[in-house]
Amino acid sequence: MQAAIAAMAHVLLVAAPPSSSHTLLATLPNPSSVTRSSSSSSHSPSLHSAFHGVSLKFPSRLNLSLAAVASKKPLTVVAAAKKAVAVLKGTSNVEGVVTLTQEDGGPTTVNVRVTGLTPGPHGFHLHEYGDTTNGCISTGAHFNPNNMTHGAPKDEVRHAGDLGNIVANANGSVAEATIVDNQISLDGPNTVVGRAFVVHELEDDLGKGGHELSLTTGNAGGRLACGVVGLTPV
Ligand SMILES: *[C@@H]1O[C@H](CO)[C@@H](O)[C@H](O)[C@H]1NC(C)=O
Ligand SMILES: *[C@@H]1O[C@H](CO)[C@@H](O)[C@H](O)[C@H]1NC(C)=O
Ligand SMILES: *[C@@H]1O[C@H](CO)[C@@H](O)[C@H](O)[C@H]1NC(C)=O
Ligand SMILES: [Cu+2]
Ligand SMILES: [Zn+2]
Repeated sequence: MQAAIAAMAHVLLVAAPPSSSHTLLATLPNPSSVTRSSSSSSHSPSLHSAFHGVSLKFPSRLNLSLAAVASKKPLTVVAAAKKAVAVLKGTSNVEGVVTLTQEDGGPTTVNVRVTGLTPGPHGFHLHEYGDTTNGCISTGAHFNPNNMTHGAPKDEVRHAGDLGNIVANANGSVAEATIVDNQISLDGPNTVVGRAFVVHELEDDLGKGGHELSLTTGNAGGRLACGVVGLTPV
């Protein structure tokens, strides 16, 4: 909770420049609806009251607006949105871009576009390290902060980094996917920022293939391309 308050306080500070305040003001409801909504906010009482106190100290419209952003849930989402990107490269002509967006406390949306793959499914994971000094192999194993075995994205038991497969179309040129995931986060102790996405040669069997590698890698074969996740402007 303390970490969450600190993180949101940081958002308040970075939201202060005039360029971003225009966007925030444009999405604000009128003050009475702010008041009504904040009293029914699902935030815990301590978090809620902390930001309510802040709002009372600021008479100007901008200050009030920023305080409202912090105390009303849908607008907190706007203020705390984070965005990240990974550019995937390898030794072949496989390449791609992964874009991640997350609103405060919510799931992360992962948009993937990879070209140069053979037609069909290819394992797609977040690996532990953002290290490509020795190519994609130095990104380590699947990101696994909870010490689980490999699984499907919808499984309870899975690596946090297990995002299943992306599927290249019949002419083999493009694989596109939008994945919404609860274990991939752009914030907090298990942030994916600084780790790496990897796209594989073969289909990920999602832990169910019965191969000796099924429960560690999904037996997805070689690493065709990878890219380190970094923050980008929202
Ligand atoms: C917030 O309000 C205080 C007090 O009125 C004022 O000094 C300060 O400049 C305001 N901050 C912004 C970002 O407008
Ligand atoms: C992770 O789980 C395995 C068994 O699934 C266990 O042997 C190992 O000790 C665990 N490691 C940690 C750090 O908990
Ligand atoms: C790929 O195939 C689809 C239909 O099979 C076609 O509509 C599309 O234009 C093709 N794209 C390329 C780049 O060849
Ligand atoms: Cu992988
Ligand atoms: Zn895995």
